Amino acid sequence: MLRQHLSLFSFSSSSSPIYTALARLAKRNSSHRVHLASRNTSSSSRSSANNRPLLFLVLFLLILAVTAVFLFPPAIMSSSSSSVPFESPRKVVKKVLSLSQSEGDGATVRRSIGRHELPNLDPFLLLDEFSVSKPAGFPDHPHRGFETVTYMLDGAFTHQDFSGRKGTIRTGDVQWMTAGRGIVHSEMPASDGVHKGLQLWINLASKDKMIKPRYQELESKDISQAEKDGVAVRIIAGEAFWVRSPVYTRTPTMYMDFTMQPGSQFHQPIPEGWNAFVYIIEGEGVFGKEGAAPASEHHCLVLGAGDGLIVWNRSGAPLRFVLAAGQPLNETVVQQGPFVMNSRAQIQKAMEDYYYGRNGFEKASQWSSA
Ligand code: FJE
Ligand code: FE
Repeated sequence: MLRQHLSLFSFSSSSSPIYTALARLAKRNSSHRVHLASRNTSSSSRSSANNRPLLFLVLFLLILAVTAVFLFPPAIMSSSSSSVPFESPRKVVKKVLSLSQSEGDGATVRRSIGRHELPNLDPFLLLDEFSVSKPAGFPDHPHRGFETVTYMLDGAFTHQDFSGRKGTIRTGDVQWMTAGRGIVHSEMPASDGVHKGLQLWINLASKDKMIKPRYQELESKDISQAEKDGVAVRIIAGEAFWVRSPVYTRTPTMYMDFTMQPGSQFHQPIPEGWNAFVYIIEGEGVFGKEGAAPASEHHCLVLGAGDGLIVWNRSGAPLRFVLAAGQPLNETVVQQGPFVMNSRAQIQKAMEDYYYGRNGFEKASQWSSA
């Protein structure tokens, strides 16, 4: 199921006119074949020689068609579709500026998803762009019912949790933490200086909320990358350009970091029915449709329905943004700070479990990161 969804992602080349035409042709071929086969079986009592000239004619036409596609791709393209690579490109339906606010202990975050104008975007609960220097940080706090994905843009953060786990993620690294039934941890700058990154919270389906906690850590060097025509992508989750991230997404999710050079353009398929957004880290770009006003850094763009996104960088500087999309859970979300459940009663239970050290929070009472 997951694989099926994620294999839909691919880099721009797979949706180029020639691929589209070939795919259509292959589809047509296979339906022809089925048709012929059923004809043959149904008329098997008659002489099959009757069908032979027809078969040769069809084969001849097929070979002609395949040759034509290779020789004149633009002609095929213009006859079958316009220059738009998708049937229904996604447009920006909402644009939210992420203003700075304080969080944790003296830390500053720019919150986009999770703020008043955009309370959540199923399955996404929160997106913070953080910029933190010592002694500020996010000291000991619990989580239950969702996943946190921390992507370092610049600097290093040290995390420590109540089961004795400790580690540091640096520029370009990702920590994909599935809190499940419970994790208590601290997230603090690893050294002096300013440390920047993104933290995305992804909800878990009700059936997964109480699973065993799990970490997936990707070092920068292990993150798959692809580059084409002035567009570079780092694939945090999902698949692009036939390259797939090793991250297992319990809630089906794609998450990619794009850098587009001035003058470049590209298109990325996004599964229909998934909720999707862009968060601009640096520079400015045109998203969704050619005539749209450019959007600049610290803006979150919610994408409407459709099967893919087209982006243009018409500025004189590089454009960097993340694109994330996820299959909506369509379940009731009840959030109380770091606990995200499906009902008030489950939130009450989470707070009691944390307080009394039960159901996943057993190690909470004796632990402190200091
Ligand atoms: C949290 C307050 C918090 N955004 N971005 C309340 F600050 C946090 C929290 C974070 C956080 C951590 C990092 Cl490393 C980056 C963040 C909020 O830890 F979870 C709750 N509930
Ligand atoms: Fe946390």
